Amino acid sequence: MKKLLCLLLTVALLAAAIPMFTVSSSAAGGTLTVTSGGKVLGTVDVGNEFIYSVSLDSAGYSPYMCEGRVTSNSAFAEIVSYGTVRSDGSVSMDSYCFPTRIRNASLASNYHGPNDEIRYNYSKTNDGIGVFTPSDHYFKVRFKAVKAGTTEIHHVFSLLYTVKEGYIPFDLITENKPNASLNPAPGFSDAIEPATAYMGDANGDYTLNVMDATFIQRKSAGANVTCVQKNADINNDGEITLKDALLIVRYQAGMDTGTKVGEWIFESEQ
Ligand SMILES: [Ca+2]
Ligand SMILES: [Ca+2]
Repeated sequence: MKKLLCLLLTVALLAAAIPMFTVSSSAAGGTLTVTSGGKVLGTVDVGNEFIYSVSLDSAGYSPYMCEGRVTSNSAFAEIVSYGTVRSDGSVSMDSYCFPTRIRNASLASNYHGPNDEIRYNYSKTNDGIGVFTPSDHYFKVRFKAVKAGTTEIHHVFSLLYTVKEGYIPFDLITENKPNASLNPAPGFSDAIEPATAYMGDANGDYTLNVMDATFIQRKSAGANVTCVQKNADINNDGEITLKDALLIVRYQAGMDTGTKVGEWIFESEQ
């Protein structure tokens, strides 16, 4: 409670000390254009997070073991997450890939290196040996746009073993393009989805800190500031009030708020 009071006092002092300021919706400056296989998937404000998703339909092949890797230029788009990293360091891809057939997935050793890379692999066993369907290979990676410019996402997806033929490695996808030499050719599609909100980021600069609580406090006191409504109305009561500012303070103090403050919101996951 003492910590909370200190934070509240900090908010009050900041409110008194900070002059009027204005913040655009992309305060970090500029946009990042994301491309794949030479085609533009879309643009994202610098600072915003986005999901890159892939679906593959390689009907005609009988997979037993597969592997893939996704890379991008980390100077422009940093990998935030994929799946769920458990406390023991292992990775569950349940929420980011088809759930029942994943056998294991691992982060490559250069995950944080200059060539940010995710490696993943899985096998199908007695719960679903057969040909691929679109839902069999559906993969998502969350990125954050960190610099204005253009970045290309690279995705290679290989079949290592098939049920019938054994070890016959070949790429179903290379550089985000289906392998045209295969018959039937695999179907492939990919897309990006920028986050539509970052709960608590009242001033819309894609960071969440005490400034946002101050911003809401100033707004609720009648100051002429423009809050990002979808970010600032944390308790979802239709108004931007001190209750919302307090939720940011509680969140920053590590307290449970029972809200989505601090979370990035993607429409497809609501
Ligand atoms: Ca902010
Ligand atoms: Ca509210």
